[in-house]
Amino acid sequence: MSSAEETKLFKKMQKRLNNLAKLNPYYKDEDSKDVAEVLERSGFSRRDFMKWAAVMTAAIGLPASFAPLTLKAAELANRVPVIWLHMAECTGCSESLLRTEDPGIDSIIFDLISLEYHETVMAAAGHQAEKSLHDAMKNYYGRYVLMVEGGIPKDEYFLTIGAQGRTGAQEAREAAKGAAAILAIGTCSSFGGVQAANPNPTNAQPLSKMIDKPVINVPGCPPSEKNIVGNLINYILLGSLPALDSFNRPKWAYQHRIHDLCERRGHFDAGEFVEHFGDENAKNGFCLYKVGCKGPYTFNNCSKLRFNSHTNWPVGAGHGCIGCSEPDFWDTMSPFEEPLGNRLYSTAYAGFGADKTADTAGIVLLAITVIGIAAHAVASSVTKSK
Ligand code: FSX
Ligand code: SF4
Ligand code: F3S
Repeated sequence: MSSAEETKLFKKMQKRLNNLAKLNPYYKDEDSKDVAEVLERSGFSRRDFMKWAAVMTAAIGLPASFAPLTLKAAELANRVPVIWLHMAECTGCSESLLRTEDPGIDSIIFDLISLEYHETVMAAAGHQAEKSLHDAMKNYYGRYVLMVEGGIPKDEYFLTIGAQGRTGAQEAREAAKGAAAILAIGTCSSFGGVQAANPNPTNAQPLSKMIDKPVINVPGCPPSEKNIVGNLINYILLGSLPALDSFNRPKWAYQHRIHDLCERRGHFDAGEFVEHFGDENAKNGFCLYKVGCKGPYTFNNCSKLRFNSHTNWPVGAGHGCIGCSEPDFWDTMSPFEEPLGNRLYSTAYAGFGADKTADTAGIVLLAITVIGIAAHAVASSVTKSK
C-alpha cells in the first residue's frame, strides 16, 4: 500500500467507526456494557488491550499505525449484531473460540458482542430460542453478521432443527437474506468438511453452494480464535468483503503456506526428519513431513498465530498438519500420518473436481510441489545415510 492509499483507507475506516459509535450498543446486561471495562475486570490492563490491538492489526494485514482503529473496532464490536447458526458439525469451531481454559482477549470480545443467537452459549432453549432467532433476524434485518458453522445436507431431511421440523438449509437461506455479511466458520461450512467426505451420505454442501449471496470462508477444523475474531474486526473496520483467494478465504489469514513459516522448516531444509513418532528425531523437534505433515500443501496462519491465545499449534505439539483448512482434506490429505508424496498425485487430488478450472494452475503447482518435496525428502535421507 502506498502512503496515499494508507491515508485514504485510514480515513475510510475512521469514518465507519464514527458512524458505528453513533448507534446504540447491543449488550446482554449492564455489566457487559463497556468492552474495555469488562476486559479490565477480567484482569487485562489497558496496556494488554493495546498490545492485543497491535497483534491483531498485524494479523489482519494492516500497517502498525492502524492499531488505534483496531482497538476502537473492538470497543464498538457491540454495535454489530451477530447471528451464529449450527448446521452439521462437531461444535469444535465454537469450542475453539469460547472454551479456552484461560479466555484470552479474543474470546472475551466475542462473548461480549451482541451475539443475538448461538445455540451453544445462549441461555434460552426450545420455543424461546427459536423466537430470539426470528426476532433478531427481523429487528436487525440488513445489519447483522451471519456466522454459520457446519456443512448443510442438500438432502435436507438429514438436518432438521427445532419444533417446526424446519431444515438446516431453510434456516440458513432465511438468515442469509437479511445479513450484511456472511461468514462460513470452519471447514465444514466453507467446504463441506467431515460429513461431505466420501461417500458423503447426506450430500452435505458448503454454505456458499446453498445460498445465493457472497460468503467469506474461514476454514480450519477448527479455525483459530484469531481467524474468527480477526474476520469480525476486519468487517467492523471495512464494512465490506476483504481481499479473498480463489477459495474465498481472506488473504490476510490464508495467503501463506503452513510450511513457509513453520518453526521446523530449518530441519526440513537440512533433511532432518522424524522417521517414527517417539523416535530421537521427534525428541529433537525435527520436521514431520515423513510422518504425514501436509504443511507444504496447506494455506493458513497457524504457524504464525497459533491457537489458545498463542499457546501452541498442531506441529508445535508434535503432530503434522493434516491440511484441515483445505477443501476436501478428509479425502485428499489422508492417511494423515503418511506423506502425500508416497501416493500418486492424480489419486490424491481427484477430489478437487473438474469444475474448479480457475484453480487448475494452483493444482498443477501443487503437483509439482508434491513431487519436489517427496524428492527432497528421499534425496536428503540418501545423503544422510551415506
Ligand atoms: Fe467441528 Fe466446526 Fe471441524 Fe467442522 O469446526 S472442528 S467438524 S470444521 O464445523 O465444529
Ligand atoms: Fe513444518 Fe510440516 Fe513443513 Fe516440516 S513439512 S517444515 S513440520 S510444515
Ligand atoms: Fe489445521 Fe494444519 Fe493448522 S491441521 S490447524 S491447518 S496446522
